[in-house]
Parts: sequence; structure tokens; C-alpha cells
Amino acid sequence: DYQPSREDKFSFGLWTVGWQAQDVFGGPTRAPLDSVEAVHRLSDLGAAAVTFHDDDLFPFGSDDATRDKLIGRFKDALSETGLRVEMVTTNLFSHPIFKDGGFTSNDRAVRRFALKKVLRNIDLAAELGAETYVLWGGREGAESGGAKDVAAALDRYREGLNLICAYVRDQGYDIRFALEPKPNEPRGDILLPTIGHALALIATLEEPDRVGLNPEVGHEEMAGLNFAHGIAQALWHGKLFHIDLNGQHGPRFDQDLRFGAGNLRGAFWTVDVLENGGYTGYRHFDYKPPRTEDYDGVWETARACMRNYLILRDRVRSFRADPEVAEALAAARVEELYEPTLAEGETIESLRAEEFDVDKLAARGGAFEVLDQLAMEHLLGVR
Ligand code: GLT
Ligand code: MN
Ligand code: MN
Repeated sequence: DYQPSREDKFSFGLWTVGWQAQDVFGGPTRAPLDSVEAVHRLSDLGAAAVTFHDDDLFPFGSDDATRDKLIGRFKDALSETGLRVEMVTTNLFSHPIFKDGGFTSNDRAVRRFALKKVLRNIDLAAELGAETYVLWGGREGAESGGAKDVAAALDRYREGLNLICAYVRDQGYDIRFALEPKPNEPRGDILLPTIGHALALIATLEEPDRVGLNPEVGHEEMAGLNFAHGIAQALWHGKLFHIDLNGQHGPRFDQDLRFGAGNLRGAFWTVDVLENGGYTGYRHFDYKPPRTEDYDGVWETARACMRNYLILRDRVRSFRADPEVAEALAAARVEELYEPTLAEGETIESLRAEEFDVDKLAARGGAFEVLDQLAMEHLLGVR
């Protein structure tokens, strides 16, 4: 019946259901949502956790008393419902001060302010028991070639990451960082545009083990990339610390549709990788309920994100359990890829001495289409 439970580890950003649906062409279509109501509603729907930016919980520039009061009632809602905070992040993109970025703004004073904002919110994340701290650098980038020295910007990005890693270590916090790639929007070109770019930066950090990724379905698909392949590689590197699940129709503006909308076949393989590739983290939704919806529609989209995940999980399980699929996998030699190309004891010399029937190997079919059709039929629910 696809009813979510806490064990499913579903999680939502407060900014998702709370999005007031302002866009580039028009103002908000929905009233603000109280974080306390969001926590109660998401709990009733079966979610296990929530996530937030500092500015989602208390307005930018709040005085200490206001901040404490708003955090206090949020904490009360958490203890009333049993929901937890698994991830926290910083808003380094809404306020005009961040128009040229946070960690990589050309303006040194802005970079220092950004760091201070992140450090303060890391303390709150630790206090609330979050294990992951996300960094989405939506404003880290440029619209024009000459305005940003990319190498210098990467130096500053790395410097900022090294500083917050050292801070977390010194404080003894049990927190890992997760970088979220995106190719463009709001900046014309964003730094760390894809999973691959972010992985390459992480390898250059002082404490690379403390930093991984928070890939988002739509962001990789905006770049025309295969999300399931992207997260499979992130897992292979031990770097899939967190995930942003949503839906996207190919390369266009960031749609942030509910999970399962948009590229449905991509969503099937995404769930297959998450369920069978060793990911144990939260199934976190980062989407925007469309501007057309009132709050009834918003709660339907939240319900649908979880329901679609559970439906797809069921379809993936039926695919993986099907004996015909097992035969098709064998016919497609999928398991043969687990064997090293040069086995133990074999040498370059023995390889050189081997005779290959090139014509026969070239003529042999892959038998991949039978397998893919089976996947399609499981997804469509006819098997
Ligand atoms: C913003 C963005 C998301 C990021 C969030 C984390 S904020 O809504 O569109 O993709 O994950 O900063
Ligand atoms: Mn996201
Ligand atoms: Mn997005």
C-alpha cells in the first residue's frame, strides 16, 4: 500500500514544502509556512526527518532573542513528533550580499561574512544532532568570462572547506560535509557544475575523508548527464554522503519536480542504485511544489514523493527477483564484468600470447535490449 514509515528514512527540506512559489516572473502564490506546522504535517505523512537552511528557521539578521525563540519552538515540534534533523545547510544565496557568491566572492569581506555565517550554523547543526552539513554553491560562479578567475575561486573554495573541516574536527563534532553540484541557475555558470567536478576538488582537500557529495537528480540531468551513473560513481568513491531526490525533464531550467515526475526511467535506475548499491543514508527530497498549488496540493506532492519512491522500490525489487531477469543478466554477461581482466597468475606475456577470434567476438550480440525491455515492463507494472 506504499505507506511510508520511519524506517524508510524519508526526509524533506523545510524550504521545499515551505516554498512560497515566487519565480523570476512573478511573486509568491502561497503564504509562508510555519516550520512547526511543516514538522507536524511531514510527521503525519510518514517522514522521518527534516533539514533546513539557517534562514528557513529564523530570518536573516534576526537578533539573538528571536533566533533562540524560533529554534526553541522548532525543537519542541521535533520532540512532540519524534522527527529528527539529519542535515543542515546555509543560505549563502538569497541575501544581496551573496550576489557574487559566499566562499568565492571576489569581495574578501563577503567571503569572511559567509564563513562566519556557516560556522555559526554548524554549531546549531551539531546541537541538533545533524550528521550531514550540505554546501550548495548556487551563487559561486559568474555570468561573464573576465569577472571570475576560476583558479583563484577554487583556491578560495578549498580554503573555506579546509577551514570548516578543521573547525568541526577541533570542536569534536560528528559532522560530514556534502557538496551539491549544479551546472547553472541562479549563476550563468556555477563552479563545481557536476558530480565529477566536485569529486576532483574533494581529492585536493586537507581532510578529504570529511567531505563527500549531495547530488541532486535535476542538477545532473540539467547537464544532460545520467544521474544513476553519477551516484554509482559517487558510491564507488565512498562519497555519496547524502542525496537530493526530485524530478526533471532534461536540459532546461531547474524544475525541482516531485520525485518520480520528469525522467521516470531515470528514477527507476536511481532507486535501483540507492537500494542495491550500498547507500544507507536518508532519502531526502529537494523539490518545489509547483506554483499552481495551494497547501492541499503541497501536501499531496510531499505524499507523492514518498509514495513514488516506494512504488519504484517495489518495481526494482520485482525486477531484481525475476528469474527471467537473472537469465537476461547472464545472457548480457553482466556478471562477467566482475572478473578481473587479467586474473591472478596471468601475465602481460600470457595475454600477448593469446589468440583472439576477432570476427567471432565482434559478431557476438550484447543481448542488452531484452534485459532493458524486462526492466521497462517491471517499471510499467505489467510483470
Ligand atoms: C536551493 C537549491 C537546492 C539546494 C538547497 C540547499 S537550497 O533550494 O535549489 O538545490 O539543495 O542549499
Ligand atoms: Mn538541492
Ligand atoms: Mn534543483
